[in-house]
Amino acid sequence: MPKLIIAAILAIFTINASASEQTDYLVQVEPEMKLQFYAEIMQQTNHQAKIKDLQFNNWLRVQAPKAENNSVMRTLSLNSFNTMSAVTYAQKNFKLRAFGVETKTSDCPFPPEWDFLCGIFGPGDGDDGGKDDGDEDKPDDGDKPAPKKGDNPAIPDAPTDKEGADPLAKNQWGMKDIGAKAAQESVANLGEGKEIIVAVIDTGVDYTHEDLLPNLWRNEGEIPGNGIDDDENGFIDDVVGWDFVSDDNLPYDLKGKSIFSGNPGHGTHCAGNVAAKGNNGIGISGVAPNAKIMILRFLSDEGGGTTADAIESIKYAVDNGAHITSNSWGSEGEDPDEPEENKALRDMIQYSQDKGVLFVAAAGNGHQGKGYDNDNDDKPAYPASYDHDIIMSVAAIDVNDKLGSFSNWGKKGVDIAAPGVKVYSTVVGDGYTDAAIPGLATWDGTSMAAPHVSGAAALYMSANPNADWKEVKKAIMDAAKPVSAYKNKLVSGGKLNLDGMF
Ligand SMILES: [Ca+2]
Ligand SMILES: [Ca+2]
Ligand SMILES: [Ca+2]
Repeated sequence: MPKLIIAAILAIFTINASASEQTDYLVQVEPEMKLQFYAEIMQQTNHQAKIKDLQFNNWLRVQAPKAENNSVMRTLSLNSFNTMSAVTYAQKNFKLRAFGVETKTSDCPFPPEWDFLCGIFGPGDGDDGGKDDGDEDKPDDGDKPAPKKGDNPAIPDAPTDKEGADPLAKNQWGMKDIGAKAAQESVANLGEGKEIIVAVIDTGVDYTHEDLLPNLWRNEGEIPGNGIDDDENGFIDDVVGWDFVSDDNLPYDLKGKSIFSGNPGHGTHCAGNVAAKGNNGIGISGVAPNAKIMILRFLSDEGGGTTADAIESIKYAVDNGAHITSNSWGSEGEDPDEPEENKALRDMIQYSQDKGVLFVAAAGNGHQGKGYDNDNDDKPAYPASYDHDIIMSVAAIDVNDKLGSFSNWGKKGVDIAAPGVKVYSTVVGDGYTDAAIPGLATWDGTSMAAPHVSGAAALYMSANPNADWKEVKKAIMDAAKPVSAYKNKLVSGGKLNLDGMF
């Protein structure tokens, strides 16, 4: 009997799953035929389609339920789009994912029959298809309630400046490795420097974190909490960035998930190494201790997101003053043939290049993929492998200059290596990496390496306010410290090294 019951329950779930299945496409249309396209799609889907104008090169996101038997509607497909005269290009809304995992210190400590417990407490598989879990109200760590969707921005003001050594900086082996301290001192001696904005495009950032709060980008043109888009950039009350997953102004990390889900807050971890406030007597320091962090959330708590939300995030960064975007995500592990056709993402990176916003990309973690090896020149990982010059793609190394076993590399397509194994950083809930708590141990990933390069670029730009992205990239590449093992694996043949840059 129990088996029958289980079978019945499974059957119900299967029916529900197919009933709620959605198609999700990105479609570029002739601008003067947009209305006609809307009408045709609504007619084909019996008005069930959801169409969102991405406000970029006439790209539209088209979502619709799959047609059921005997339905008057039809299921949308690439074929159906390609037969429409309004359509210039149609593609899937490809899924993208974060490139970091908890440093593996031991196997599951439970007996085999309890392995599933490790599934709960260990690192997530990062593949939830970019869906938001919709549960915005759960506390994130028991100390502080996560911000509620719909609240006025619950973002504290920047605290007044404090001074003093960062007590936890000693845990950041990577900062020592790249020579961050001396470089930061040289830059400080030059004077105030230019304020550089780095957009961390990720799972969001804990914007209440004590060591990130002083360095959050603030949208000066926006009056918070008045329900008005004061700066008319298309986003209401966007004070520190935007959440493209939930479509609101609270790009908080781990909005609906506990930190015990095995995720320290991927974006919060990345942000710490870019620009945790340096020399403020608190926590750690990013490579760029005074750069400003713009928070753009397009990956959900499990690390999955879609191309549509990614391109909206990049566009926001470019249009709202970011000098650099830090991108610890990509197409890793998806069908290697498909992402090449991700024209929408390529178009957006071209836009970033046209506007001169440096695009730092994690090279990807090959071992998580499906049949990938780690050579990006052979099996590209996108966007790191696109050939736009504006991209700096970054491999991950450990404290002994060894490439992380997971790290992708590529003589033609991966530019430089940076610390990305056992990386210490800020975590959600106003905390820091903590080896004793599952999910909060140090993290591995090209995700962790890329923020070091983003920070280095920001530091360089602050000291060289007139340098364009080409000069910044050249400065970083020229200063790379050669490591013989990388000679045939990386464009620069070396690792990030700030010594020669200032
Ligand atoms: Ca606004
Ligand atoms: Ca406002
Ligand atoms: Ca600090």
